[in-house]
Amino acid sequence: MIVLFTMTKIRYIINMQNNKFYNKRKGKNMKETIINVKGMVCNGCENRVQNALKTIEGVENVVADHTKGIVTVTSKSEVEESVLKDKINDIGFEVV
Ligand SMILES: [Cu+2]
Repeated sequence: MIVLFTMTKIRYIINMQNNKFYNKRKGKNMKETIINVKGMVCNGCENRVQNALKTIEGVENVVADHTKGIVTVTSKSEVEESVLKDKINDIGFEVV
């Protein structure tokens, strides 16, 4: 249990570090989108959301946090928010 929690924490930190990296690179052609998502209850859910969004062209990094119900997407600015939201809904989670 503690091991699992520690691994979750470490993975979260790595993901956020990645985000900082992408944010640093973020010029006028990059943006960050924060989406509220209902239905994520574990790491598996986070991974499903992250992996699905990363298949979208122009998405550079995704951090999903099931405890907060938040998904943070770093992408090229031309990526439509509706495309991200549709993808999340498509795999069975609810954008709120
Ligand atoms: Cu889950």
